[in-house]
Amino acid sequence: ELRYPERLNCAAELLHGRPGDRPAFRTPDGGVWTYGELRGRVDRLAHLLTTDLGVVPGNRVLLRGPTTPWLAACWLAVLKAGAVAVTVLAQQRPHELATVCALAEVRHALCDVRSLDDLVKAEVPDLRIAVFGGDSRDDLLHRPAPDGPFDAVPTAADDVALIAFTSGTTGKPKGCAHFHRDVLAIADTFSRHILKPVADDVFAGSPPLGFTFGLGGLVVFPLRAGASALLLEQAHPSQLLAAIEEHRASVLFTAPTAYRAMLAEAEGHDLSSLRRCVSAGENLPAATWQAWHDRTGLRIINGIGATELLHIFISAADDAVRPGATGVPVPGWEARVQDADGVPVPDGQPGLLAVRGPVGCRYLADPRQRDYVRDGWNVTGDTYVRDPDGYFRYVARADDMIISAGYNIAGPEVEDALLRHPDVVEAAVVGRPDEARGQVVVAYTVLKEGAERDAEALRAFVKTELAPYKCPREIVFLDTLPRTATGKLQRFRLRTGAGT
Ligand code: 3SK
Repeated sequence: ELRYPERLNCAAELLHGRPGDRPAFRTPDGGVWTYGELRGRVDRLAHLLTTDLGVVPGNRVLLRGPTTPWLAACWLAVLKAGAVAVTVLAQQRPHELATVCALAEVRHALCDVRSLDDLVKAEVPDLRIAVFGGDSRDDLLHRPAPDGPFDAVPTAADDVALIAFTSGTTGKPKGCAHFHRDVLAIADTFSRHILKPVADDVFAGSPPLGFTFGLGGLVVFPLRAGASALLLEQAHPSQLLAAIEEHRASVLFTAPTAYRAMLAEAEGHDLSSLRRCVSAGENLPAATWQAWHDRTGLRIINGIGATELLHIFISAADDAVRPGATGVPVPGWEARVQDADGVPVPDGQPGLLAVRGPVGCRYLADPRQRDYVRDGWNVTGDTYVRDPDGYFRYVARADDMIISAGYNIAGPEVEDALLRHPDVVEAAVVGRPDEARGQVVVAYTVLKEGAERDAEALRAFVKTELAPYKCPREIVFLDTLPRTATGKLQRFRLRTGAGT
């Protein structure tokens, strides 16, 4: 069991006790922030927050901007000052920002100058915005600040440190409050037991800091291990490949889509520095796992995480990684598969995934809390099967099961089959209402550039891979699939035709 002192400031814990000359953050241009420099800049920002900007412990502070060391330093400064960080994505638009600020009662914002326009347009009442990264004399980083160390506010381990928003895949945002101890707990469970990082590791990846997958993988885990992170403002697959090679990244965080896109462009890149590759955010098809393994010799560490629970709670390390399975509960976590009444179902049968561990779901005043937390278990909304040997296998999002002519069909299984076809780059499978069968299976696919859009040939291929009743009735070809800003597939948009 994890034990933390009653008084705990996670930012202070992440920053202190590391040799001052070791690298903490790296930038694509070869820049390095040492731990000593990072501490100095965080303390300066914390002084500015509490003197110049009038932030007091408990205030909610919005953080917005591309992934840079300054954004990460602002996040650490907000926490060190005892305030609450509300991280949002740089892509979020004015009405989304207004909703988040209202729900989280945000009164202050630290915003990269490049992400300012939409925040101003959001017209949040009484919001005091401090801008960083610009040339103006008023820029936060150019303001005079008291010299010297900033004494971390002695927050309680159970004080809220951050509020992370999830729109899920359906678009209605929910704010999830997480404590100071939760921030350390994700490092002391998933990172410690699965990644086993060392101080020489260089973390890199694509998820933004406004998504807790990225916040954990690119800030919390490297700092907790005294390692460094390469922070990329642009992390499209080609940029990620080039950055891994140039900066000798050793721990990679990204999503299945990016692994597939990198595979298409990996030729000629030296990826030999990588020793851990983490995939989460979506189901990792066995076909993608295998292709990455064939190309790199590396076993992708699959994981399921949730904003509600901050980071990954089921995964597997080293040789325990099994393609096609998510893994086993991360040490510190428990998981089971249950029916709609909360009764565990036998191994081998599909049911709802329920987990409990050091981090729990705490929505900000949202009635959906009752659906998520039942009898002390967090019910994630995913359908899973637990194998008799304790491995958990993803079936589908609970509301993504297709029932056609009495058959239960899991969309991801059909997607996996489609992805085994050499021309298919992306696939999403949904059920479309049908009078005769209840639902029929419809597949949306993205093909490799130049590949022929031959639906019949693709259907014939799927029939060689799966029982015929699972074969899509219709195959639609698209240039891209509809995704959320964090890269999750929006199947509901395909079901309603809104994403095509
Ligand atoms: O939402 C997710 O899929 C996720 C995955 C890993 C870590 C954190 C999150 C929120």
